[in-house]
Amino acid sequence: MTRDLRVAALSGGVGGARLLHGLERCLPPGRLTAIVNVGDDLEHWGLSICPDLDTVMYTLADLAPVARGWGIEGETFHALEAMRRLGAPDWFALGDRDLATHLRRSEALRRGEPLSAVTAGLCRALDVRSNVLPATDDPLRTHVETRDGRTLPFQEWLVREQAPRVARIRLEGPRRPAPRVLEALERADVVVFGPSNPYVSIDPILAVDGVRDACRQKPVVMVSPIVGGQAVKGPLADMLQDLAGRAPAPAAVRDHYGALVSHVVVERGEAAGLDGVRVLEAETLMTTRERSRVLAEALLDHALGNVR
Ligand code: FO1
Repeated sequence: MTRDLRVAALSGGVGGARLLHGLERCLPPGRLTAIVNVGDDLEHWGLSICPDLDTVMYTLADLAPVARGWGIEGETFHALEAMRRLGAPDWFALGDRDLATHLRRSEALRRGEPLSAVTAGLCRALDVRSNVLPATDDPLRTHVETRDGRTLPFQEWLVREQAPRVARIRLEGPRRPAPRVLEALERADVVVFGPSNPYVSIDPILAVDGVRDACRQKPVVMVSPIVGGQAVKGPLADMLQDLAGRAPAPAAVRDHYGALVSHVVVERGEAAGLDGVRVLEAETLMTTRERSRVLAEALLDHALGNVR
């Protein structure tokens, strides 16, 4: 069933993108705006890579591989192999078709086009019907200070070094909102925080000027990125321990956001410690597109106070 609503959803990579895919199927065309983390972005092989924007774009275009979640289904890696042979760094696996996106984006950015305009063009070309916005056009970047005393740009920390234990997350760079970001939040009936990492996916969006204040005016529904005491994907379980001294649980993530979150969606039986918010227990693992849609529908009903 489609609902006559406007939804703004803050998203990192795979988990957030899958929820966006479900939300898109519950709303009339154009009513969903994804506001996407750019803290993960990097320069690699002289190209501008935006992993979370691309994951969202490919997922909404039905191009993302269902199991891995990032990159393009059926991808080949001939360019990576050739680059390796030429002595280029090979720790970040850029696929052949994915490269076309980075080439187009990098060329447009070099011409002076802002990232938001480049992203809109790429989404148009791939027939994405929702609005996909980078949180900012500025080079706002996440750096990770590790417990063993290193400071690493996000992807070097996550992919090259395999996520060593964390002492602190640092955001660096200017943080002006991209065009239409604040407007999308102001016009939204519901704001959604995807099941993304709060420290390195959602926080870099909330750190953009005006975003946190705009969210405060709305019902905010968070989908827990923790299921069964584990992060659905990525290093969040260790980060909750390292940065908050908390065991991985939905309540630890909600406490990180504090009063900003009014509604929470958790896996069935995992509502412990979630006081002072409206909680929906549901099946939250989005292993198929249909599961994403069912979850999105339940989430919207929950946010609107509809009894199910
Ligand atoms: N993740 C990996 O674990 N290894 C990779 O080599 C890798 C390459 C990559 C290329 C393009 C892209 O859009 C994403 C890629 N990712 C890779 C995923 C990415 O590092 C993270 O999952 C996200 O940045 C976190 O949201």
